[in-house]
Amino acid sequence: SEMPQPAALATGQTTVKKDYGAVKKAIEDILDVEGYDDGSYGPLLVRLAWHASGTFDKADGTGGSNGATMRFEPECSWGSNAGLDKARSILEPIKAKFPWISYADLWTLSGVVAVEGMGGPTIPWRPGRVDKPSGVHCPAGGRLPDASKGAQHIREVFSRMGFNDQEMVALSGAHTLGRCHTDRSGYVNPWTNAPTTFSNLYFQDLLNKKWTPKKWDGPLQYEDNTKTLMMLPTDMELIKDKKFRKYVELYAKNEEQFFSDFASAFSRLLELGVQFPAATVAV
Ligand code: CCH
Repeated sequence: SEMPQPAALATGQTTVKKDYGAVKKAIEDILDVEGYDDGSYGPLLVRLAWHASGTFDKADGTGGSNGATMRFEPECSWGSNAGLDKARSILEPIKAKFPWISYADLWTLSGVVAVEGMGGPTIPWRPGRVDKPSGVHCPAGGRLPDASKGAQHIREVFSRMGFNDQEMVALSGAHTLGRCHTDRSGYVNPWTNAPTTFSNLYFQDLLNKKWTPKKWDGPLQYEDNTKTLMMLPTDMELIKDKKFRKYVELYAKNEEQFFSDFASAFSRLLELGVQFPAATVAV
């Protein structure tokens, strides 16, 4: 008799081909939406992929994108995940259309498709994440970065995942996308004037604009002289800390290098803690 094919799923009478290209296309189709933020769900989906993955602890292998535990309490209600319920719910129709894909694969693939769809680099991605059944598998809280803190905190959080200084700066370049929302994080405004285009503008703005503390009732954040753009305290650390600043300068000058380093680091972030079956082919 025929051996079961790894890329196929038996469902009663028929065999469904796992067509990840079709899922990618379905994600591309929901990215642009008038009336939501700056006209795209892309930045929100990148944040979903990152927060699903950024809980990883290399010391014990817990956390990470595998399991898609953000569906469950307590992780879905962490303050750091505020707003990501929206990201998860816009993906539900795609999950319904392609029920064979795991949530964990769908969320990470969405981040990849969003970066690519907003003009960013191609991100190597492969399937193989398996959803866990309940919230007992949620990682410990407090693992995602706190925007009010300094360079030491950034290094603690990202080295726990296994990243070095250069990779921390490259990954932070994702803040070229999207914006802060007072009802989610307490912060406000976008980092750049092109928040739905993946580029190295964030690094250029960090270096070339004058950033001063915003005078308001909210948490400490920085604003440019137009008062329309923002930087978080953690963003400012990337130019205050000499070792980080070196890479900000590199990426501000060399967008190609940023794209290539971001693609490698983001791809690795989305795979932390995932055990792929042998010979899984990238799509
Ligand atoms: Fe981030 N991020 N991030 N971030 N982030 C926020 C929004 C986005 C921190 C804090 C915040 C990464 C690293 C960090 C995105 C991608 C990445 C917000 C506003 C805060 C606060 C949330 C809101 O109010 O909606 C901190 C702190 C760090 C590290 O120290 C990394 C790494 C990535 C991806 C690789 C994206 C994209 C957004 C925009 C989301 C949106 O809805 O527009």
